[in-house]
Amino acid sequence: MFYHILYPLSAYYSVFNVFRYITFRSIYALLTALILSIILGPTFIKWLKKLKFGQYIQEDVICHKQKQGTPTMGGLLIVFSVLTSVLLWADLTNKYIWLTIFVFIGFALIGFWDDYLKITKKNNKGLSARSKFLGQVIVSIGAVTLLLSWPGYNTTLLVPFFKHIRPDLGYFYILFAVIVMVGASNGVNLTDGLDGLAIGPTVVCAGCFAIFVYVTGHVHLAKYLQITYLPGVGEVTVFCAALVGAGLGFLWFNAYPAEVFMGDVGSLSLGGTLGFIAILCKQELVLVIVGGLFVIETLSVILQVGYYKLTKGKRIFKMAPLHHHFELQGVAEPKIIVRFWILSILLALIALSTLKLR
Ligand code: 57M
Repeated sequence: MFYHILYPLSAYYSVFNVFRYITFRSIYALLTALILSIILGPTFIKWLKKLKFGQYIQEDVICHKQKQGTPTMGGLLIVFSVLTSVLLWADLTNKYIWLTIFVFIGFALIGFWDDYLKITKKNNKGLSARSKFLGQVIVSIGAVTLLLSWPGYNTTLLVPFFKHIRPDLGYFYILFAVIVMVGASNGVNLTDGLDGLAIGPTVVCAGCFAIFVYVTGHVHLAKYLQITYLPGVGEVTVFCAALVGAGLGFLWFNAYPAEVFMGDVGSLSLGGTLGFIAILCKQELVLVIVGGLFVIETLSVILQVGYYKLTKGKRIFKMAPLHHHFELQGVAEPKIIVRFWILSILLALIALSTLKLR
């Protein structure tokens, strides 16, 4: 909105020229989302408590009973802050911004419905795994097929570190892209089991992809770095920056000991959108590095379940996902969280290095 109202004024006052720049608008999108979520946080948490949107904690080996009743669905605060900030700072004629908003809202609605059922039924039974999966697949197929009909997009895959290897996946690309989006969405969801554990790495990923989308949409930088140049994609930097801001604002309240959890409305929307942004800037495989922490958590579940079934009851980890394994080893919750954050920063730096190592 500011772009449309204030930039035209540059014809009279050159100072308004600054609203043209993606970098300037991204910084303020980050700050707007951050300040909005921090200011609205306390009222929002009170409101969730009033509605009795508290987390049901199941009795099990992991002792989280002290967290019983912590308000959940804090993801709504993230969604609201991101959308408000993007509507204020982005170029609203940009189609990539709208498609990203579509994915974000689409996944958020699935998560919202799941959370709502869990809370209102009080037995923690939300949407069935099948309905959730179906919803995620429908949103992903819709977004990817539309994207593939736009100029500059095709079914080839860029391979990090190897600039000449670009396999064409043909129709399989759609399947692949859906796996990326649904996988990312579920990866963030599985990771969301300790205070701040999912939102920290999400902020790091969004920051990293802010750089990727910016260079992808910048004609000179894309050429210099030998990556695909996609005009218009750079505007999505504003969205990524808003995600970073809203994520940090949410972390303010979700940091140990958490005053609120994000719920599926947060985890599914954040993961699905990160997956989509990776597809948007043709860095699908780099997502495996940037979001390596989510991949490790998901792999720990796959290995655990597979091994458990194969051996009829034996386990590789004390408990999956991996963070529960460390909890059961007696490592303090804040220590696990901060160590996982450090790992995610390390992975993001390795991912960024793929821009130069090719
Ligand atoms: C989400 N949800 C948290 C909160 C959050 C296949 C299996 C591995 C699935 C997995 C599972 O259900 N994962 C989905 C996990 C829950 O958090 C809520 O859910 C939202 C995210 N969807 O926003 O609303 C609990 O996590 C804790 N939490 C925090 N701080 C936060 O900021 O402390 C969440 C956010 C909250 C709170 O306690 O209630 C969850 O863990 O339930 N299942 C599991 O993760 C279970 N693992 C398991 O069964 N492992 C077996 C299998 C693989 C064979 C094994 O290893 O033997 C664990 N879940 C729980 N306890 N609750 C087992 C231990």
